[in-house]
Amino acid sequence: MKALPAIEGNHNLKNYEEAVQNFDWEDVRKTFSWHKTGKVNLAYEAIDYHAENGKGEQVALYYSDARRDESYTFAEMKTFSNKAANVLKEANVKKGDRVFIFMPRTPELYFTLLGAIKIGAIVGPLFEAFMEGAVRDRLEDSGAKVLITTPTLLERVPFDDLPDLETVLVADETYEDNGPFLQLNKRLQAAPSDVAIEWVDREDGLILHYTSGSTGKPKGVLHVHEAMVQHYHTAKVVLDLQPDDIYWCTADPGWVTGTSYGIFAPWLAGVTNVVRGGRFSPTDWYETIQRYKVTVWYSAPTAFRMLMSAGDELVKQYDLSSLRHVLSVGEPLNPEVVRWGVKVFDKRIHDTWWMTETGAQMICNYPAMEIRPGSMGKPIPGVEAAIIDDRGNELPPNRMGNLAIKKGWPAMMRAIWNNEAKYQSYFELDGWYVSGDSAYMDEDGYFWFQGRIDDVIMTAGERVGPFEVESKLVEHPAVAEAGVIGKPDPVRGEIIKAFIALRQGYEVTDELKEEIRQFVKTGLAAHAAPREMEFRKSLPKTRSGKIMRRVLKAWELDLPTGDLSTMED
Ligand code: 6R9
Repeated sequence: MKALPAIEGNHNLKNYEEAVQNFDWEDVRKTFSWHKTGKVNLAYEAIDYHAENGKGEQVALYYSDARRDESYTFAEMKTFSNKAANVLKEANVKKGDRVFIFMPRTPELYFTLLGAIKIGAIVGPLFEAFMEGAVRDRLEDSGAKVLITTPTLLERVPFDDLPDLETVLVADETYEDNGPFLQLNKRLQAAPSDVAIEWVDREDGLILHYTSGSTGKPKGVLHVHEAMVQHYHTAKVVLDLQPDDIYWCTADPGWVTGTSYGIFAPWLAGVTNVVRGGRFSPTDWYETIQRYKVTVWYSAPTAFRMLMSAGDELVKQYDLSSLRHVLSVGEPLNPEVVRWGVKVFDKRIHDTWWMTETGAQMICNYPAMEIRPGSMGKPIPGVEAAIIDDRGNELPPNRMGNLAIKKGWPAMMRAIWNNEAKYQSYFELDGWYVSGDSAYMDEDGYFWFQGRIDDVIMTAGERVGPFEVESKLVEHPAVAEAGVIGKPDPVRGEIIKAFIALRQGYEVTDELKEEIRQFVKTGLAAHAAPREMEFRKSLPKTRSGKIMRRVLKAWELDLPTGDLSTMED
């Protein structure tokens, strides 16, 4: 697909090359009042600062789901997060204690998360879909002292097995206190609306996000308050947030995007933030954009693909003309999806690359930059990325290797909770953080994702990135989703096997299989065409929408599937 030229307009980042040249993180740090005091609190900078500096009456949060429809100004967010802080103090929460939040998106999630941060606690958001084992692992490992949840989810909390867990706050207006299980709502109402902020050091703990790898238990990635420097910087240069924007990030706070970009970045930038509760539904989503006149929209390829399969006719029933800037994260953004975005929204979807471990956006497409569909873009000013070999040598353009980042950016994780050895393993190549992704960089400095290191397929001597094959497959009109793995083969090393979910209205036939194979053969490369195909109703995905190739591989090879706690139900 052809490159798409830069978008004209008054963007925060006007000239990428120039910004990179002149960049200094110290200048960003000076934005915050803590530059003078040395002490900091992210929740103060995100909420109270704006409430006290002319934005008290501006809406900070628009919240809606099937039952609730509410909005809160920055002044109200300050009050309610103060109240939540006081409720947590009553529950004996002290600086550094872990407060976990296991509930669906509701305003109370945002109040308590900010309230916990205000008193110096480390917050741990958990996906509402976690089952008991996943909840136990995370609460046990983190030693959480307080948990905030709902009556339904409480059934999955093995309280008696968790010696560190002292108090459970239950968000439900009719819940009756029962020993350590206390109703949250009435306490929020009764709590004082002022609280003394706990001023912490930049390096003090902020948030723990558990992510699962291919082996072992999920690991707790710890971020600190200093991360706000990068949240703020990327809110400006990548999200391109302007004071009047209405911003919507569709991610749940159980995933790092839902906190870094669903909470911290927009509010640090003092922008109105939209939260839509409930499950994904194309009509609800389009309605949300239309109703709030969303201007900046951050979502994920899976969601875009699901919107795509809901059809273009549906889009036409809504007025989405408020949209100015659309972004994506979480998995490769297929050129096909970019093309669709241009067609139906008249917007190019801007891909961004980062990870739970990096804490904030790292490699991105900017409005004022030419987009090369399929590429993740270029490193943000202040971040140095490279492709390196397994010994840490930088590779020249167009060579596939490890995507690595020069150590030391503000939002970098500071620990793997209880696992120093695991933390150190990220930095085994001197001076580099090795991401575990493989990629290449073209002559012009654009980065192109190829796969997770262990996903790269070697077939008959050819290296094949599964993403390229998957991207091609989903361009076929019959294919809704595709996951591609290397299947061991005595002759070719590996052959390419595709797991495919068909769109509605298509049936598996030999003709269709052959047609799909030819489609990849002619559209991509002969060696990239799947020799084997298996059709399923749907594919295993993480809740953030990534197709879990390792699960496909485990099915294929009859191996244990490993940790499935991040898998969608
Ligand atoms: C923020 C987030 C991280 C992994 C990462 C990579 C994949 C993320 C991507 C992408 C291709 C992009 N990933 N963004 N792959 N293009 N733009 O997603 O964090 O859940 O920790 O996942 O996601 O493989 O290593 P996390």
